[in-house]
Amino acid sequence: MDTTLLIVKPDGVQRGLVGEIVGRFERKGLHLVGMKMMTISPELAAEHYKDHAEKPFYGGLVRFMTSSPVVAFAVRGVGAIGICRKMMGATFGPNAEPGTIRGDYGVSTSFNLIHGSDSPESAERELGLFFGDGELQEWAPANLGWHYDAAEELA
Ligand code: D4T
Repeated sequence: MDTTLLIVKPDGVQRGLVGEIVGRFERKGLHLVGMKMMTISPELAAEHYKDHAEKPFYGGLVRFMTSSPVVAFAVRGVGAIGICRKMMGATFGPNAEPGTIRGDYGVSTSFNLIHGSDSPESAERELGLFFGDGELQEWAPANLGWHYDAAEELA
């Protein structure tokens, strides 16, 4: 199983969409293994987005991400990283397909509601930035055998 980092960004929290967004991942069949509300420090934003440090939008991105609280959460499932990226949709709402989070809830080309790790390497790095030792819960839903064909998919 993969574990991935998701963040309801400041616009999602301010607009009261935390439950709606987190609920989509739960209903899909991924299970929560960590969650925290926090205000991202400029240092954490810089580390998280270090690959974008040279981009023209970097300053605005760090200002946005540190402007108001976020909800960082981690979900787990087979193929969870790719599933979550599909559920998020294209980077900005106007281009994101209906049915995706950004496609259903966003119209901005600056604010985009949610972050999700884009590879196993990013997920490992980003989970380590947002969650400390022991903060992710090692558990599985009791009905996991009804989410997956255990004999084949969890082998
Ligand atoms: P994240 O990383 O937040 O899950 O978004 P994406 O994976 O969909 O998009 P990205 O890495 O290309 O961009 C990271 C972050 O920068 C913001 N951004 C991006 C921006 O403000 N202006 C831009 O032109 C682009 C391309 C939005 C997401």
